[in-house]
Amino acid sequence: MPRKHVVRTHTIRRMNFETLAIHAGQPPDPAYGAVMTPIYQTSTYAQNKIGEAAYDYARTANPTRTALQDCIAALEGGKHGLAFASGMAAIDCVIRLLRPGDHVLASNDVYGGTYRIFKRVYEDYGVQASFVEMSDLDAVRAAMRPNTRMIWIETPTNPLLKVADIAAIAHLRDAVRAAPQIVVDNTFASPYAQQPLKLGADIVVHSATKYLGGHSDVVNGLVALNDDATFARLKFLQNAVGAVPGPFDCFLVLRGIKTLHVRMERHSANAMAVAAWLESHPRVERVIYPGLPSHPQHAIARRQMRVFGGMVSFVVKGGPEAARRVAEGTKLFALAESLGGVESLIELPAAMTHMSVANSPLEVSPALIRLSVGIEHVDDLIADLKEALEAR
Ligand code: P1T
Repeated sequence: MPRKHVVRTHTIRRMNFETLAIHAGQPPDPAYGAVMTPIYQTSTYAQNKIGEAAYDYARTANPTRTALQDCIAALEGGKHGLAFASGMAAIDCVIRLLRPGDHVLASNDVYGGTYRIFKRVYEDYGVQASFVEMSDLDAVRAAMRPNTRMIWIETPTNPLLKVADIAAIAHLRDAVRAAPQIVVDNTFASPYAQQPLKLGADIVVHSATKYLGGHSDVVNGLVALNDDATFARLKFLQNAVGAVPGPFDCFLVLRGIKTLHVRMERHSANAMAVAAWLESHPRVERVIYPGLPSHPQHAIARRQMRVFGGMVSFVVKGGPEAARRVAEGTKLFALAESLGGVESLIELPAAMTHMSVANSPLEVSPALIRLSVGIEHVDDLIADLKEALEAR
């Protein structure tokens, strides 16, 4: 590799987020100087001598994946990164740090798939999960058990956008003898809005399918952390279990990340305007957005987040039927699961993304609508919502 590029790789970690988003883990390629990280579409690598190759098999490692892993580590302010085939594969790998008899204390509002993997997969392997209001520190303290080995925080949560004080929970954890690891699912905020490792969390997970990818064209999961021993175990599991992403998917996420900071600013500005408009609409009962002063944890969000993100949830007057009509009535907001892409989406969590929490304590109101506010012109977004809300 030309010397200049070696220097760049080493100095880059001290740079600002915007610079890291574009460059971290991605020096010009050593083979031909390609400025964009090549898609190393190979399953194996020729070795000169046995045991001396930088790469030996692509489940174990791939240079395009290495670039993505180094990039997410830098963006989260961590030492190590790992990439997976999906957000759920990343979550699965982190849960595998637990053993039968261990307990995980999780937020009482999480992505339906996260609830499902705890209750319908890992409980069968002896891992106990319970769910608590993470914004209530007394409740968190009271819900800890002697065998609590992990605290699983989503903030903001999916879909109720509850905000947990990561630093306060880390402080509380420090007083517990078992010292459970704190995991933060940072999907909704993205590392541009908040960096949990700097607030005392141990592990960050992402569905990179969302804001990191940013264009609704890839499914991917990422993990970032500092601790060397935990990283060694997760890296072992990544290879042993094998839920790794292909190189093209890694390339797409790297490309998405280059504009993360610009997109998050616009997502957040648009979401704030949409939330404020909805709050003043007579057919809307309640709006949930961490950037609104009416949000119960607005003060924590202001302290913890650089921007408030692009997700807005709201309840319309008229119950589930009215909610369904609005969700099916928009033209620009596509009725679809997922979030975090440049285009705006609308959905009913109870009937779509969160069906797996039906009839559980985490059940979501069937009247709740969730928006993923995109980066289109905000006037067009509001006009679309107005038409759907006011249709008879
Ligand atoms: O879909 P996947 O990349 O496997 O990520 C799962 C996941 C993990 N964590 C959070 C907070 C998520 O929101 C998700 C996926 N969520 C949706 C598909 C959704 O529409 O809410």
